[in-house]
Amino acid sequence: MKKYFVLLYCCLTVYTLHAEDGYRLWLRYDKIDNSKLLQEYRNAISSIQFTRTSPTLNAAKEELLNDLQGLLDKKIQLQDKIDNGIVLIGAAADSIIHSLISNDTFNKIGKEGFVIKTVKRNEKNIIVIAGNTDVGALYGCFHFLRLLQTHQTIQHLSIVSAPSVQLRMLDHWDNLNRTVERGYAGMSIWNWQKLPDYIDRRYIDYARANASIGINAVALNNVNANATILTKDYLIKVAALANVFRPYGIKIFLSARFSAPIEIGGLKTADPLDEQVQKWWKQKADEIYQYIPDFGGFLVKANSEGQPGPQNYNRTHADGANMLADALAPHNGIVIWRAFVYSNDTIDDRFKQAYNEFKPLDGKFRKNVLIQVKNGPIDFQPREPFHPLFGAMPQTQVMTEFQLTQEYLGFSTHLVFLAPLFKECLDADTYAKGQGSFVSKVIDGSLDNHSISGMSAVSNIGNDINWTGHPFAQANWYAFGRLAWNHDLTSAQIADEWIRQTFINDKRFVDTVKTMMLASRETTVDYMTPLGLHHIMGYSHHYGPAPWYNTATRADWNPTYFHKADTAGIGFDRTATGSNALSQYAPEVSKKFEDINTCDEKYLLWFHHVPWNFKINSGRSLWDELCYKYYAGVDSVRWMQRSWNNLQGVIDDERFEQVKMLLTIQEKEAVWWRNACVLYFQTFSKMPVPKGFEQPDKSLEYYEGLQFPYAPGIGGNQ
Ligand code: GCV
Repeated sequence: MKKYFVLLYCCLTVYTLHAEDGYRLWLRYDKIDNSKLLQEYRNAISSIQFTRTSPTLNAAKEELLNDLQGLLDKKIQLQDKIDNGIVLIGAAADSIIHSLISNDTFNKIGKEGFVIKTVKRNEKNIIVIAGNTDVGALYGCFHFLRLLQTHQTIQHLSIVSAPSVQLRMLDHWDNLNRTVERGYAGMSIWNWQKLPDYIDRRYIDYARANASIGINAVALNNVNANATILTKDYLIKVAALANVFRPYGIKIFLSARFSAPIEIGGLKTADPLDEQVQKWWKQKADEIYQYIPDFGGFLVKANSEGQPGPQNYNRTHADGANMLADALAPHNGIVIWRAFVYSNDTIDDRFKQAYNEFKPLDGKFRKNVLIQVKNGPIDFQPREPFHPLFGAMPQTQVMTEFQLTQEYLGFSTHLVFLAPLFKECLDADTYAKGQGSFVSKVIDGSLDNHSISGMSAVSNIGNDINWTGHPFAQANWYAFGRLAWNHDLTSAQIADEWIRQTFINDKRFVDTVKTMMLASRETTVDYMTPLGLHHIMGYSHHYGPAPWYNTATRADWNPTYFHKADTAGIGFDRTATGSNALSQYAPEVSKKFEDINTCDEKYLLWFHHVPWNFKINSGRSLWDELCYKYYAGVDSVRWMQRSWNNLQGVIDDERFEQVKMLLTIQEKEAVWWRNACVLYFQTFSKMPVPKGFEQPDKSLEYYEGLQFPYAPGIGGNQ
């Protein structure tokens, strides 16, 4: 009996040690499984030395001690003298660092960049990891660990790296009751009830994960904001999180409800030109900085989808943003003001509304205001053209907002690697100042010489054990951070790094999974919204297809508004004969889209109402091509399934099985999308599904009748 318990205990211990529940993200640091490399690393790294202590360097120390020990499977010592095989960590101002790394190098890396360099001192080989600041050094440590985890050589290191943009930010749409708007990975990780006294280990691991990819700002609460977060009780809780995040270089932002002066301040108005209101915000800002001296600032959704804002008082977005900016300015705080606005009263194409609202305000915002613009003009669709505001506001700092949570891309059950989507936007040429005026240059500030710059993304994180619901959704969090740090990285590089760190370095595994990941976004576009279709998902919950839906209170919440299918054809004419949204782009851009015969087919139905029998490049009619794409999307999911199944046994069973089950759901839902859309659009085209394709096995009525009263992600601003 005793023996049995010992055996059980051993099994459990082994199981716990190797539980592959995904919690460790890409921060795994298991023993290097390549003996040659392991030897190289062991030879190069004997111990570590820190020039000083500081909260940030202490965090780096703990990280390196634990992780190197895991990777090298040997005890790593802390040293206080220079010896062979030392990894030396510090900042430019430390004399020893200064003696080893040139000023020139430090001049290249700004406040947060880092250098990793192999140097010789007194015949001893040492590796220096340094920044101008301690946070820079911390980022350098994480990069060094990444080199080891991805099996790079560490001989003759000479890496100099600085971030592309200053503010690299995650926006949580987390409500105070812990529901998450558009969240598909459980409840909010912020346990407001237990804060400030109980510090969940997750907060620290969250900070580590963010720091490892350079994310340096987080907005904790939903942009559909509840003013309660600005009350003293909550600020104390926020301060406790800020204390956890500070050593990791992360600043906290809060979504501010514009009507807070009324709701928690007892004022009768929130008019930004009212002196009492201005005073209230100044005092609120002063109070916040007492609790959180490095508070980042406010994120604001105003006059959008029912949120209060300056227009309630006939003031402009600039009036509203500037009032908050003035309150924050004495503390160096900033306002991130969202351009996601479309009016209840305007009947103009929703595509055009943000531009119409904001373009005339260019130059009217304070220097500490950033305008946050979604990657595309509608709303995080599987594919959108870049937002016409990029490049259109040269006197205003504009930042991107991407969405990691897959509101329109299959929630947390579809494997969709989003780096290609992010890159498509960043690499788009706005022609604002001639050829080469890429969105990336607009947002990194280089096109118009702005002093602040940023990229943000709506988080996909919840309290699911693996953080993001789908093991592969972690890759989107990772990809965003890496691109915000370096927007020149390719999607393939990012996927490669992520796979090696999150799973293994096995070549067959890496190659197969990378190919799947890189194809996955286009696959999803194909089975959801091919050829430029957009916004044809289920009403309100946004789950699954509902191109037939036409009874929303607002016209532009109806899929029928966006696809405009009729017996003549399908698509939204946004050329001069239609809404003329194209005129919001530079002429070189609109030229690419305005001619139905030359328009990039990926965007065809974004800009044209196309006859069903219109011949497109493949030689097929539009109808046949639409079917072809929908079927190709499903085929690709099946190909992903086969590719994944071939990898059984190469990685742990737990994650293998999880992904396998999720791919089964993805296949089912891809078929659902395909069948529902093809059957519905067929009622207009009156053409058959081409020969050779499997015919839908259910009727259109069946799909139209599906109801999802409990679909996840509908939070409400609690
Ligand atoms: C936070 C879309 C989403 C909303 C979200 C909004 C926004 O409309 O469906 O849930 O609200 O975008 O970005 O503000």
